[in-house]
Amino acid sequence: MSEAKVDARLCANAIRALAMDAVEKAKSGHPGMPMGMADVATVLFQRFMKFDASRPDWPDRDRFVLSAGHGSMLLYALHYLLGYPGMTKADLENFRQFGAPTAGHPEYGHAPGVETTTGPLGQGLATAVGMAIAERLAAARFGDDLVDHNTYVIAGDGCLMEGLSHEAIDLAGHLKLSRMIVFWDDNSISIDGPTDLATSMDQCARFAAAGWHTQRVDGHDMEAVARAIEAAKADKRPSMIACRTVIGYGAPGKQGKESVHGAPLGAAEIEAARAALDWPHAPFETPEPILAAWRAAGRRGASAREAWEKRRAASPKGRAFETFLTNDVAKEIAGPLADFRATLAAEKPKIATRKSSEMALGVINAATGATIGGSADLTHSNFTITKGMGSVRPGDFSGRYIHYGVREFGMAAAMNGVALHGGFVPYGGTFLVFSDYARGGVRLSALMGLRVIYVLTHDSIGLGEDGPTHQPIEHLASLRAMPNLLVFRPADAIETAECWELAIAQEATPSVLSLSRQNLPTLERPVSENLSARGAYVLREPAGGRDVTILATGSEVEIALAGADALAAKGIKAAVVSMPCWELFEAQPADYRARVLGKGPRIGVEAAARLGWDRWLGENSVFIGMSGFGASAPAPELYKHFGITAEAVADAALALVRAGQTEALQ
Ligand SMILES: Cc1ncc(C[n+]2csc(CCOP(=O)(O)OP(=O)(O)O)c2C)c(N)n1
Ligand SMILES: [Mg+2]
Repeated sequence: MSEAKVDARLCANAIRALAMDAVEKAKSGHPGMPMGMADVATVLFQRFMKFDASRPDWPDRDRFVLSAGHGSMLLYALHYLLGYPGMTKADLENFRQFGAPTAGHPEYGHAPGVETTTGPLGQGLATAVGMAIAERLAAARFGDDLVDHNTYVIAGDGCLMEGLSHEAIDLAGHLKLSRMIVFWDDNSISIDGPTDLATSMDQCARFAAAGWHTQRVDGHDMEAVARAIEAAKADKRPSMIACRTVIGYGAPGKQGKESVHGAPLGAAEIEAARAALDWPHAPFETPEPILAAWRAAGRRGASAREAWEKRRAASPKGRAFETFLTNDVAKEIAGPLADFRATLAAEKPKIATRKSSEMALGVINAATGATIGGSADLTHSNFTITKGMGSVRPGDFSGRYIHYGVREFGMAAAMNGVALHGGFVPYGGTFLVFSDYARGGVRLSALMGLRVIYVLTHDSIGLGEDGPTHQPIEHLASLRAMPNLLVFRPADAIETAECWELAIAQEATPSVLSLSRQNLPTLERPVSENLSARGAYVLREPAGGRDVTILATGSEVEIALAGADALAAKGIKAAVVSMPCWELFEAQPADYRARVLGKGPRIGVEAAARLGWDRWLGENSVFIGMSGFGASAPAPELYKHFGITAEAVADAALALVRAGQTEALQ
């Protein structure tokens, strides 16, 4: 039987059967969405997607993002049927089991072809916007003959109810990301029941208002879906295709109901579905002609891929494109940054670390083309743009600076998409306090292990007059609580340059740079090595042993040093430790940590919440920081009011040392 003759409906039913069988075997999962969207996915993958299943890393492949990540079996079934490496029938049988690539929700890095982790609704859509931006940025540099692909997304009602979707579609519409095509699984069902319990949004009108091309189709009419994709590709705007579907299509007793969203169908319903779909085959069995048709679809793009390889080999930009994808960015910037640190040590500027960051970025952005900057409408507060970057504009992607608009979460998710797309190192700014808005995206940067750099300025009450709404308190603690995230809080211009160097060197870890609004002096210290690399280091060691150790980060290192001066005047020997990155310090050998922390009593100084500090302070200690919200006033007054001063440090140290002496006498 020739492959072409297999009815596409049978191919779609193969997805439905695998989805219901895998969920049934795992005793958990979401059969409804894959069964409902099987027809759309079949049309997309068999007739439109540009890909070669044997080469999931082909740089010019179309990207596919399953934003409705709970429908993971749709993706896994597709990958198995299409013949992607690393997705076997046994993997489907092991759906949701420990160590299997078929995790509950699609996890980036677990199986080839999973373009991004999805599951937190709305983020796939917003991440895809970043991928579509990266596609245009790369095309602007290397030409459409090397970079010219589409970004397809399946989003559910949930994705579109999330506020993040607004940020994403607004940005995509504005930038005219015409190669982005979103299928909305318009099934009118989410977990609680019919979507009219919670929304009456006219989604097509909403997308249209954001500058999108929109269409409505019956998502089970394959020819209508195909025509819609053709029209979407032809249009110059990003496209949304509202696909009217029946959730759980094919399960006669449950389709169209919320009960099919996220639970196994059960043996009786599966039997009924097999009968209704005329699918008499055993669980996980796909009849040979149908599997062959799918495998042929998996190879359909091989010739396009080979033609692309030839184009790259012949292109004058081919080699540059290769280098772009595999570049060692850390190496590119290391030399210029070392020179820059030496200059700083000589000039000793007294500037805010946000300003130091801008200066470091000036060096970095001149040394590498990989960095893509941006800010959520705080460019001139975050100091994230440097000379000659050029703004990304609708239809013009020759620049490398993105005005993300007032969309912190959208920015974070888009940066993930830019990083996932390959080659680029995205960084983006906002105020530290608004990291809360971006947090869901930061979490996926960390979970996926992406080199994304968050430039978070105005990092304490030191921002002053804007007051408590803008003054971060618990944010450092909450960011430090996140696995696989480096939180840098540099104390001066030199540390800021060091922290930038370290952040860029992390290929599988995102970073936060917590930066001051207020000016800070340059510390006296050697610059021959990157001292921040150990996370914490002794900035001042008193002669003749320590009575007390003062630990501080960022803007409070200056206060710690002044406290130590005051103590010296009283004959107390205080060491000062700068701790620009707790996570890197935690990773040091125990003896180094012990040496830095010292044996005596300790004081911790940070204009933020105490949570986490006890890890470094131990019992015999005092923490000087914030225990409530800040206030609106000039910064020096606030530091005084909240008792974060050199005198407070000296008094606390004195009390600790005296208590120790008294104890020793008893
Ligand atoms: C941010 C976020 N909130 C909540 C959930 C839990 N959740 C998973 S699926 C879902 C409902 C999604 O509805 P819809 O997109 O219509 O999917 P369908 O039921 O049609 O498959 C919810 C609330 C989630 N995954 N992410
Ligand atoms: Mg739904």
